[in-house]
Amino acid sequence: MIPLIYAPEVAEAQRAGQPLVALESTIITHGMPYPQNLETAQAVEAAVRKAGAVPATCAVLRGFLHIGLTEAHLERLAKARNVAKLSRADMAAVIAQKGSGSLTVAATMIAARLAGIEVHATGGIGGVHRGAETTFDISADLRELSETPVTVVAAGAKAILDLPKTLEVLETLGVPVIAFGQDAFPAFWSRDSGLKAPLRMDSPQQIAAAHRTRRAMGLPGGQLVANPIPAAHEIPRDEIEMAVTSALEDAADRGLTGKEVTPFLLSRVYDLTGGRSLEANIELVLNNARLGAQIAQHIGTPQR
Ligand code: PSU
Ligand code: MN
Repeated sequence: MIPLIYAPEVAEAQRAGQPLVALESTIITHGMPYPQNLETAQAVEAAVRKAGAVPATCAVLRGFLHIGLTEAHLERLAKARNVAKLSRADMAAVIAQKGSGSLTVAATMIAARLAGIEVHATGGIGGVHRGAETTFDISADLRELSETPVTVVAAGAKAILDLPKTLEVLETLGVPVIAFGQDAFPAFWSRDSGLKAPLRMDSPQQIAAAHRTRRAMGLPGGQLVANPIPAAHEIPRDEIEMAVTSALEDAADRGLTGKEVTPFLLSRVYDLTGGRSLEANIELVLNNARLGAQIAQHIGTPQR
């Protein structure tokens, strides 16, 4: 038995056949500083509700896999220090040991599948890191997208990653990468990475139809929807690049490896750009939450 706990709002939505959107919790514990992490988590849940779906923020707490968190849970996670960041490799072990941890995109996809939720909205996914040809640092998020049938809405991938290699790996793994409303693959803080996305769709209906078609064909794996940050909040690529370069040098100086790399780079980039990159990050997550809610409505009642 998997020890799942549904938040009351999520259980009610499942009984009523309402659309659900899974939300990750690593963005809360490792992706943003307090109190912006808590405010953002609450605002993202509110955005999902306002757009007509029910949010389910997922985390492992004392051996239970929570599908949806209460206000008190969210607050505790946002304030906690040294929370474990769980992905596919360690999620089951920590549940078995009655431990706690926040969930990455990969782990949230696994949680969503267990709960019959087919859409996950987040900020940015993990990907192939720059220098991966020597470090082999490739996020487990990519392989999860090829195995677990959840449509993930993100603002592309961050410039801390190697975007061309990330797209190559996604293609190798057979993951559809769909730019929303434009041809270019977005680069998180900026709308255009300079790379063309393999697929383009202009409505949540089309994305939902593609999701249902994959399901009908029995194809494992999900879809990556790359939703560009709203123009009013974007930060030009050159501005971000300077901070990214410096953050990467700092990470190399410290000899960081494994799961420490992404959180360290994120927090360095925030420090180096001041509040601006954080504000952009918050806006793009909200934007993804709204699109995720629309896609979930068009996918229809979860099939369990
Ligand atoms: N990218 C972001 N913000 C984040 C993350 C990635 O812009 O918060 C988090 C997500 O939870 C993602 C995880 O799933 O980092 C990827 O970590 P890794 O590269 O160690 O797989
Ligand atoms: Mn990694």
